Amino acid sequence: MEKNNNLTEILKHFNISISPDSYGNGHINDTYIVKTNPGYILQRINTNVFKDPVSVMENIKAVTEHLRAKILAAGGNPERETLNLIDTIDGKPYYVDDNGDYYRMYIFIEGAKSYDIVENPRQLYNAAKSFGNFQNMLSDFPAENLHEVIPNFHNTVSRYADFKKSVEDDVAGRAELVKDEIKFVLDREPDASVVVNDIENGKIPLRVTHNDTKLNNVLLDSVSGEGICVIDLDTVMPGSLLYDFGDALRFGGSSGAEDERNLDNIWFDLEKYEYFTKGFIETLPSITARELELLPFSVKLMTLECGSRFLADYLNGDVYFKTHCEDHNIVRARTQFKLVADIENKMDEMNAITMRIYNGIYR
Ligand code: ADP
Ligand code: GN1
Ligand code: MG
Repeated sequence: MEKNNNLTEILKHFNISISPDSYGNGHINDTYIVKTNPGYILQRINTNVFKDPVSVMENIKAVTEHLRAKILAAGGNPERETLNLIDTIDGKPYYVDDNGDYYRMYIFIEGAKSYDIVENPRQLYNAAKSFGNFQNMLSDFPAENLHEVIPNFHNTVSRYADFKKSVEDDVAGRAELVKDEIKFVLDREPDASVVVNDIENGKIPLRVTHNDTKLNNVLLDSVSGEGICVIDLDTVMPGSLLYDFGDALRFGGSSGAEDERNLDNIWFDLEKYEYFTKGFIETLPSITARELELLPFSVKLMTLECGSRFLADYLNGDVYFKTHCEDHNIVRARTQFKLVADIENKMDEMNAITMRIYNGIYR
C-alpha cells in the first residue's frame, strides 16, 4: 500500500520544490513523476521486499556506472540509455526520512515508454535486443561485487519450499478455495531442479543478469519503437540467461494482461515467442548449447515460478506484491497457470522455432 508521506518535504532534499504525482504500474516500489524540466522519477524503495536497501543502492550505483562507461565508449547517450541516480543535497544517492523510508531519484527518460501489454510483436524484438545488450554490457562486471539483495530470487527449488510452507501455514485461510491451483503447482515440482542443478554442476554459466525482465521494465522510443533503456535494476544479481529470457516471455509472450480475468483471452502466442527469441539470440552470440536447448523450457519454468509466487502471496494474505483488489493475486496466478498449460502443449513448436532462428543466424 502506498504510504502517505510528505513527498514535497522529501524532494527538498533533492533540491526540488514541487510535489510529485504517482506514476507507473510496478508491483514493488512506490514510483512518482516529478514534472520539472528536466523531469525526474522519485521512488520509495519497498523495504518489505528489499530488507537491505543500502545494498540495493550500492548495486545500482556500481551497475549504472559500469553501464555509463560502456555506453559512452559505444558513442551512446548515457542519460537516455541507462538510469542515472541523482544525489541528495548531502551528496548521497538516496535519502532516508524520519520513518526510516528510503527514497532515490533518477533522471526521467523522455520520449520513451514502457508497456504493460504488447501492442505489436516488433516491440518484443526490440525489447529482447535491449535485454540481450544489457547482459552483454555487464558480461565483464565483477559479479562478486554484487550483493545478493534477495537471496535465492530465482532458485526454483527454494521457491517450491517457500510455496509448500505457505500452503501448510495457510495464514489467510484461503487454501481450501484454491485447491486446484495448489495441485497444479505441486504436480510440476520436478521441473524446479532442472536449471538450478545445471548451474550447480557447471553445465549452465552464471552471468550477471537483470532477473526482472518484464516488458514494462524496458523503455522503448516513442517514435521509432527501438529499445532505449533497461530500467528497474533492483534485482541485478548473478543468475542465468534463462531467467531473463523466460521471465520476459512469461509476460511478453502472453496474449493478454497479467491480471486478465477471462482466461479464454489468455494463451501463449508463438508469434511473440518468435520475435523475442530472434532479438535475444541475435544479440547474445555467447549463448551455450545447453542454454539454447533450455530456452523454451525456461519460459515454462519462469511462468510457473511467478504463478506460484502470486499464489503463495494470496495464501500469505497479500503481503508482497501490490494488489488493487481482494483477489488480485489469485487472478494473476490463474493467468500464469493457463500460460504454463499452453506452453506445455506448444513445447515442440517452441523448440523448432528456437532452432530455426539459431541456425538462421549462426549456421
Ligand atoms: P517497480 O520496481 O515497482 O516495478 P520500476 O522501477 O519498474 O518500479 O518503475 C515503475 C515504472 O515507472 C516503470 O515501469 C516505468 O514506466 C516508470 N519509470 C521508472 N523509471 C523511469 C525513468 N527513469 N524514466 C522514465 N520512466 C521510468
Ligand atoms: C515484480 O517490480 P516489478 O513489478 O517489475 C517482481 C517480479 C515479478 C513481477 C510479476 C522484486 O516486478 O519478480 O516477476 O512483479 N519483482 C520483485 O509481475 O519481486
Ligand atoms: Mg518494474
